[in-house]
Parts: sequence; structure tokens; C-alpha cells
Amino acid sequence: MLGFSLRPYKLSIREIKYFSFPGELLMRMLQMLVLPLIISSLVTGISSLDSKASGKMGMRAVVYYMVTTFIAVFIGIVMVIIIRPGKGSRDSPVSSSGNIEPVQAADAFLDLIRNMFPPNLVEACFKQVEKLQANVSIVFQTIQETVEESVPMGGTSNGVNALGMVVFSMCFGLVIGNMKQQGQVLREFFDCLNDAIMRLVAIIIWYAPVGILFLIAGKIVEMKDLVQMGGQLGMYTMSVIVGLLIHGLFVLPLLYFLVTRRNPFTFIAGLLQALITALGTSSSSATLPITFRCLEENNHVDKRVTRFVLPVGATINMDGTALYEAVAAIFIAQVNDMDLNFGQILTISITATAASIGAAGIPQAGLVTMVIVLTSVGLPTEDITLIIAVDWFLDRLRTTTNVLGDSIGAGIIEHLSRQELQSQDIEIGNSVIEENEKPYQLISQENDTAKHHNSETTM
Ligand code: 7O9
Repeated sequence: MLGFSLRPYKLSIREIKYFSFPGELLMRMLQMLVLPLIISSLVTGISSLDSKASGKMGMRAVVYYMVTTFIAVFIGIVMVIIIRPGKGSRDSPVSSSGNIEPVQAADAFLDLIRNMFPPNLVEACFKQVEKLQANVSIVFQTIQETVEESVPMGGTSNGVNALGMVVFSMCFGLVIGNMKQQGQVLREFFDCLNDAIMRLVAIIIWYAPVGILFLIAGKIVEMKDLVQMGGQLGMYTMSVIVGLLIHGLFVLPLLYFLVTRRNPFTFIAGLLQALITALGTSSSSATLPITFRCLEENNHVDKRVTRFVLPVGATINMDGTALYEAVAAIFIAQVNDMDLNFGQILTISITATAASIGAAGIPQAGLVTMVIVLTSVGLPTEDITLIIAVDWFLDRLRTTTNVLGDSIGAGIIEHLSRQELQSQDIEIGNSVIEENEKPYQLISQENDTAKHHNSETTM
């Protein structure tokens, strides 16, 4: 309402920037916490599980990610085929200057693998491998040129090499988990670091409502008139929205209900703040601190699960993105009057899934992955310019779907892994009993850790 009430005043770009400053601050605070949060939570999450339990949990997570991403792509394809947003002659001719250089899927894939193994950990905290950058910056400029100021793309791209940090933290956690007593100091260090970061999250969460208010209001003031967006683009937006709604409000809750037999909507109600933050920031990594907090405090999901599943989910599980890319590709085919056969639709669904998994590991992901999906079936890549105008808006919605998918995944995986978790609780309990038989000095030394473990598991 604040945003819409300010629209008639036609604020200048500078004024809008000032207006959304409180939102920008929230964004920066959240991003500040992401790096220490994912490192500490992955290291503690994995080192606190024995390797068999973490292996099983990892398998479940991967299966869940694959299944939900495929369902999302399928829903997207069904929606775009039913609604047919691109039928009829094209609304807006694409200028010939929009000549986007083809991106080799193989290059992007190699970049992805490269990013998994950062040669310099400090550098990996703020840089990704960018072998493709020369190409991509040209793409970027051409698009900005053709669409002019309606592209709010700059600045939001997160430079963290998430994939590299995740791979490193997982291996590190695995190793210090296997070091038994020797690794105790490091385990405690990362555990404590994680607790401290979560306390910072608890402070920032008080500021979040203000920040989100200004983020969303600022975006509403900034956007162009919606009335102009009729015809094909409007129908396309509808297809994506309907697809995301079906996936987020029907498929994922149903999956949660089928597995856990609990009410999915009470679970989602606990996630509301995370979902709204995702809507405001349009970044699932920046939302991660809030997602952690919502799952652990409101929904009482076991910390050993959230610490393990959420960072990995934020990096590779993007249901909304996969759905979006599939819809966009088929929309562009429809606009060009191209009939896709079954094989091509299958290719689109596979590349869209792969693109959503790899996005965090590919520099300038949004565009590059879209180009890869389009070229995989020979669609004209310059038609990406058709959908850029609504991308910022759909980004927010698909980010919300991504966060929802990660969170419901955490709930489902916790339920499936309850046996391993329980048997581990019993083990820890046993070790506490054993301690009573130890000599006195040892008890006083180790009591702290045991207490700590207990309070953590009962929380
Ligand atoms: C959407 F969790 C962390 F901290 F490890 C992490 C850090 C950074 C995870 C991921 C990233 C990251 O950079 N991800 C990324 C995601 C990079 C480029 C593109 C995307 C895709 O983003 C989604 C989309 O555009 O559809 C969406 N905005 O979920 O954030």
C-alpha cells in the first residue's frame, strides 16, 4: 500500500534509491551472515552425524531435490502447454542488435566443476571462476541496451562461490567428525560460531519487517505500469505464477502430508517470515538466516537436519527456477511458432533441471542458464529480451518457491531420518552415563560438552 500510494508522485530514480535504503540495509545485513552461517552450520551439521547417518540423510536429500525439481518442471511444461501464452503473432519485434553470443553448455559445466574446487578459500568467499565472463558481459550489455532502464539486474548477483564453500565445508565436517576426540576442539569451535551467528540472526530479525517493507514498497514504486503488460507477456507471467502456486500450495504440501502425516499448512505458517523475506530480497541465499530461524524456532525441526539440509538446498535445490526456465523456453518456442516434439520437450526439462541445480556454480547464472536451455533445442537466444521486463517480478516468486521447497525438504528429511537421529540421541545419552564412571577430572572437563549436546537435542 505504501508503494502504490507513492506511485502517483513519480519519484525520480535517486529518490527511489533513498526511499528503499532501509531495505538495502537489511539485504546487506543478511548477506553478511550467510557465509559464516553456511560454513559453521555445514561443518557442525555433518561432523555431529556419524558417516552412515549423514550418508543416508544426504541420499534422501538428493532424492527429494531431484523429485521435486522434476515435478516442478513438469508442472511448468503442462501449464505453458495448456495456457499457450505465446500463441499468435509476436507482440514486440526483437531488434536485430540483440545478438546474444551462444554459451557452450560444456564450458558452463566445466565452470561448475571448477567452482567446486576453489584454489583459494579466501578468494572463494567473494569470487567465482568466470571463464565465461567475456561472453556474458557482452550479453549483459546488449540486453541492457535493447531493454534500457527496465532491467534492474546489476548489483544483486552474489559473488560468493557457494558451491566451493559448500563442498569444502562438507568435506571438512566429514573429516573432523571422523577424528573423534582429536576433532573435538574444532567441532566445538564451529558449534559455538554457529550459535553466535544465530544470535545475530535473532537480533536482525527484529529489523527484518522494516527492511522488507521498504524493499517491497521501493520495488512497487520503481516498477513500470502494469497496464502496459498485456497480451503475450501477461499470459506468460500468468503461466509462471499459476505453475509456482500449484507447486508451492499443492504439490509440496501434499508431499509433506504424505510423508509426515502432519498438517503442512501449520508448517508453512511457521515459515511465513522466511517466505516474505524471500519475496522481498529475491535471493534464497540472503533469506537463509531467516529460514534457519523459522525452521528451528517455529517448527522445531532438529538442528542436525537444518544445518545439513538448508545450505545444500539453498545451493542446488531450486524448484521455482527450474519451473521458470522450462516455461520461458517453451514460451519462446511458441512465440516463434516452433512446434516442439516430445524429444525436445524432454531435452528442455532435463536442461532446466540441470540449470537449476548448477545455477549457484555458474557465474551470471540467470542469463547463462537460460541461454543453455534455449540453445539445447535450437531456440533463438535473443528472444530472452522478450521476458526480461517481468524477470525481476517472477524472480521474487520463484525465490519464494525455492525457499519453500528447501524448508519442506528439511521437514520431510527430518521425519525420514528420525530413527538415525534417535539412535544418535541414545548414543549421546550412553556416553553421558559412561562419564559417571570416569575419573573425576575427566568428568569436569567433558561435562560441558555433554550438557551442550543434550540441550541441543532436546531444544
Ligand atoms: C533464488 F547458501 C549459500 F550461502 F551457500 C549460497 C550462497 C550463494 C547459495 C547460493 C548462492 C548463489 O549465489 N546462488 C545463486 C542462485 C546464484 C545465481 C543464481 C541463482 C538463482 O537464483 C534464483 C533465480 O534467479 O531463480 C533465485 N533468485 O533462489 O535466489
